[in-house]
Amino acid sequence: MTETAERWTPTHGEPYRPVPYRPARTPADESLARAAELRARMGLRRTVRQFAPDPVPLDVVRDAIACAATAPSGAHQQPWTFVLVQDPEIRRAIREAAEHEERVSYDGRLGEEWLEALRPLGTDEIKPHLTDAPALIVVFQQRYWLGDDGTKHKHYYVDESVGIAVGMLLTALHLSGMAALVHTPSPMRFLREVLDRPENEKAFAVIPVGHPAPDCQVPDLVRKSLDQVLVEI
Ligand code: IYR
Repeated sequence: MTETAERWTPTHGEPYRPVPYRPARTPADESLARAAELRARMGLRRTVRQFAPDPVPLDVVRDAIACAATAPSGAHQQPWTFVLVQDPEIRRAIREAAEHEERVSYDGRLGEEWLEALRPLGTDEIKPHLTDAPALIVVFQQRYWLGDDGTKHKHYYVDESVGIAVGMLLTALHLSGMAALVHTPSPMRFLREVLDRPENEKAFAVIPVGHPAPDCQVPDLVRKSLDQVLVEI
């Protein structure tokens, strides 16, 4: 399947109609070179919490969302909606509601164990990135879809599908030279209201996108080494 001008509509109940797939084989030396380069470039990705106010080319963000939307999904139901928010009023409303929830969380809802886990990251309830970053991508999961007659149809593996899509979004943004942050205010119900999304959609994450502020700082993190995460049998 390639991207076409044809619009997708639910394929529920349709028969299996396979088409040939014959991508050109990548020679091993070329694969090795690309893999090493990607590994090095992905190693430079950092979660950014202080953004410069400078605009970003919106077509870069749109292309990154289009990349994310190529993710595999349960029953190919593509259960995601990406809302790109630039409107300063709406971002202010999102920040206000998010900081309200975060204040309750950091004031005790998270519990001591969770706060200790977060301490090395330096996070707190103040979320300037929600208004400082030039763009926000709010990702929604579509928990179900509605047939023409209004019947609800379940989507499958929604958490997994949307998680994979967000991983691909972060990869595309980083490789396009953008900085981002996965912010998960909890609870996130307010996002459906603020962004006027339908009832079948549930907010998954808010992703500010932009360039790091000139004085941006990040925690001094160490990633697990390959031998700590890879088991070969
Ligand atoms: N949602 C809160 C708390 C938080 C939780 C985890 I797990 C993090 O990795 C980071 C933050 C916040 O955004 O501050």
